[in-house]
Amino acid sequence: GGDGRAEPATGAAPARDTRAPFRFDYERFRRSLRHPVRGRRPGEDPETRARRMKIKEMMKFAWDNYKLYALGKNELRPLTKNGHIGNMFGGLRGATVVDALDTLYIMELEEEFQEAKKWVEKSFDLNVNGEASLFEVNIRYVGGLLATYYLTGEEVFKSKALELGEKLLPAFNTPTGIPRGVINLGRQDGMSWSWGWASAGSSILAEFGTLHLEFLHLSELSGNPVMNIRKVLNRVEKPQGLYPNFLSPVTGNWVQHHVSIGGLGDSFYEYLIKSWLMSDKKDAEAKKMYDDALEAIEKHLVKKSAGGLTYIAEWRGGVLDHKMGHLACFSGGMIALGAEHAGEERKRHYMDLAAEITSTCHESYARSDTKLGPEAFRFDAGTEAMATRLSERYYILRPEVVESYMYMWRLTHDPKYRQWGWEVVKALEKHCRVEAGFSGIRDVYTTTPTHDNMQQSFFLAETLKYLYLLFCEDDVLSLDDWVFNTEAHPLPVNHTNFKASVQQ
Ligand code: DMJ
Repeated sequence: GGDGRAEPATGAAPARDTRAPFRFDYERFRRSLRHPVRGRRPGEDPETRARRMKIKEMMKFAWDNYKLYALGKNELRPLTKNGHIGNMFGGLRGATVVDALDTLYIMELEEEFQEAKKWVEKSFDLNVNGEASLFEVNIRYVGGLLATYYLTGEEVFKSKALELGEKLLPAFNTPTGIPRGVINLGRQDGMSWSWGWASAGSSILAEFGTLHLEFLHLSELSGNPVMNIRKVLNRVEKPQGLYPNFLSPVTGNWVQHHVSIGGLGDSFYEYLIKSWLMSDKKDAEAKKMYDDALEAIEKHLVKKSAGGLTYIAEWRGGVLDHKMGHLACFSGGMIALGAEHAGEERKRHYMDLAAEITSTCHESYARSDTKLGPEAFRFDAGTEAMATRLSERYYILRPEVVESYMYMWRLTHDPKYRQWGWEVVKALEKHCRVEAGFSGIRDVYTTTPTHDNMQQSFFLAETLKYLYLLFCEDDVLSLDDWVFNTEAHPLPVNHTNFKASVQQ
């Protein structure tokens, strides 16, 4: 770009668009969908239906308790029966409401959906102050609002998404266009730097690499140009083809050589393949970057344990750490999703790899006393798929393993994935359900675990949604029509070319 930036982002879009107003043609968009959003409900066996209904009941229970004890706070604390605010969302409230909206809608919990909608209309305040994580606000709030707009056509969700999206733009005002990790929602200049703990003012791969899906939709709905920060990444040299987790938003160079498909790296890879899918397979640059990255990951990080379990290790400046985080377990689903679109031979290879990783993640659950998996598990000194450190034994209602079960089920219809999902439902009921909601546990290797007193918003957005979809027919939120953001909020595939559905 001519403004001195290193080929920025098509620039931070103007705070207010001065051109002719656009109108997104919602009806036209709905007609372009290949399946009704909540499916056609053909005849199915009673057991599948009963299981789905059980999961719906769990969602109602999680929502009702949040509503009763914590409405307007970010999360429910189910043991002490109060709300939690935390410091991730910079003054924004109602994270659980916004994260739960589309799940309530898809499950046909109509009354509860109306309660959530009413809160968004009447109480969701965007005029707030405080430091927020750009990534968290984007995936949970922007993603949740966009998905609910596309599912329902209700304007309130669109206007809140656009208003919030605009508040995030100052984060992109850096020399490279790579955004900062933290943004102060209350300040016009958005003057804040990244999280203190992220290596010396650097931005995190999984954070700045997990904006594209949502920002494309914000752009399409508003008519404002999209930022393209991918160019910087495509150009910078990658050690062995791998993407390290930390990058300087000032110089555009890597700050550390730690590579992980788990925390800090994870959803960057996910958003490459999903950008391609969301573009109706037109964004060839994203596909190529995904293919190359996966090849490098396979070459350098994918290993097989002595006991025959395939896992993805982490990489620290060339040295492997034989550890897999729970977060990394989303990759079974991602690799399967990408495999669907590879050539015949590659497809078989990647489907096998996806199945093996998903099975390893299942082992991390099966080998625990609670049948829930630890935060991280290791493959060293005779250990296979178990946590070795006390600090890695907890389970906080995370979705990644059931997310992979859902994709593997949709793409293979192997009944074991439904069985594995049902095991998770039973374990959640037994160990995480308490009197007033669901709680994470501190140690998956004891049948009398201590609860952490937190019902994470992603439990409603993701864990319960993916479990529910596992027991639905494939046309409910069909993969032909929707791409799930990293918080499981469905965003539509661009079948018709969004631009054409925008009228001046
Ligand atoms: C969620 O916010 C998202 O899935 C994110 O990609 C990773 N962390 C949590 C769930 O574990």
